[in-house]
Amino acid sequence: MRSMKAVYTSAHLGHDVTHETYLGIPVPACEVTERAENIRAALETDGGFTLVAPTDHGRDPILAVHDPGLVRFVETAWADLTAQEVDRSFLVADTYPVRAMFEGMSDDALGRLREPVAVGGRTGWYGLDSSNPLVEGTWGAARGAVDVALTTVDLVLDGGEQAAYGLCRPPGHHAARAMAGGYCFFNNAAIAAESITRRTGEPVAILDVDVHHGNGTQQIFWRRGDVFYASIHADPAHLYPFFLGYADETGEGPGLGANFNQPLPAGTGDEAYLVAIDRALEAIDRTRGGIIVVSLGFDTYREDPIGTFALTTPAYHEIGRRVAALGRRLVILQEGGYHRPSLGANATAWLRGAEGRPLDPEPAGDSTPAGTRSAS
Ligand code: Q9C
Ligand code: ZN
Repeated sequence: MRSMKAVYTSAHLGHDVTHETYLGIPVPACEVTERAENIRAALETDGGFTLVAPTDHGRDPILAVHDPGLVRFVETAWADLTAQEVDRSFLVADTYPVRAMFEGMSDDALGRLREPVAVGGRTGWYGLDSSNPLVEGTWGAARGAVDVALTTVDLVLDGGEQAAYGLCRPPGHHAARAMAGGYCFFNNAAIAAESITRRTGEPVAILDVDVHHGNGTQQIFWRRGDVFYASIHADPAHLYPFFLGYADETGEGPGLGANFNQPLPAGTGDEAYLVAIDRALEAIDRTRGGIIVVSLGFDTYREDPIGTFALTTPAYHEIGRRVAALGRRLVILQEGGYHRPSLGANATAWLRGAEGRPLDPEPAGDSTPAGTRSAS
């Protein structure tokens, strides 16, 4: 049996988040350690995956994408919080540099805005939202997630793998060049894509199938023609990140036309979603380059507590199958997905589809032909 490599590290356990704030009050966190552990357990039980530990890729690939100030913030924020004797079990901001605060000011004056000293101000300066708790082990986990992504790239570029999966946690696609947010600190997929273009000299495509728009990935490559970004997500008029993700955001300068957003309504099910997948894949097929980075979210699942779509497990198998059918090599990186009981089944379904294996494990001794079950 073929065996897809899956990169995992227990470093994510340091990002041990128990609460986030939602509209100003603490609520149980969505983005928790159990998510990645459930997926890891399902990959192990499946038997068709080989778990691989990441190798240390250092800071340079992070700094190729992110502002050094953001990297410093994620590294030092917890120590700052402790030094300032603010007794909190997690750090979120309450004051943000919202654009209307600066209305009427010149670019010159805006250029003089500066990062505050107090940790509360720094957290707002580098943060999109207050649902993004930072804890003592966040830095180590976020570094680990980047190493997972870059090791997945190595498996595809150097290891001869047609497709490999990186179980990134924390996720990444909301993190912009100089901003964390949406449970994300470093943009694992953007760092992977940047590393691929630098190492191969070829364009790369990113397919983002998390239910939320990957505002960070879009921002990082907004003016880049060599990184094509295609995202299918819930209409931002009704779902986080609210302020970006509309269809008329198509990139600027050399990046004009290299950003393809497909916002879809709440309640979107398998059939409409697969139409959007085909559109995204047709667009990617028109770009040059041999590799697709997949930002893989399962918060499109019908039971997801914060998503608004209604996808089923067989649909993930079919999506994985169609993405792989394009014939490009795949660097598949985990983003969101918060319905913990289904994460393992949905991840194995997607990855089995991408590897050309049937949705369900074949029972021992059964000779049922492969691929007889699919969403369409
Ligand atoms: N009470 C990803 O899926 N807001 N991020 C949640 C829920 C932030 C999701 C509010 C959602 C971010 C990677
Ligand atoms: Zn999401």
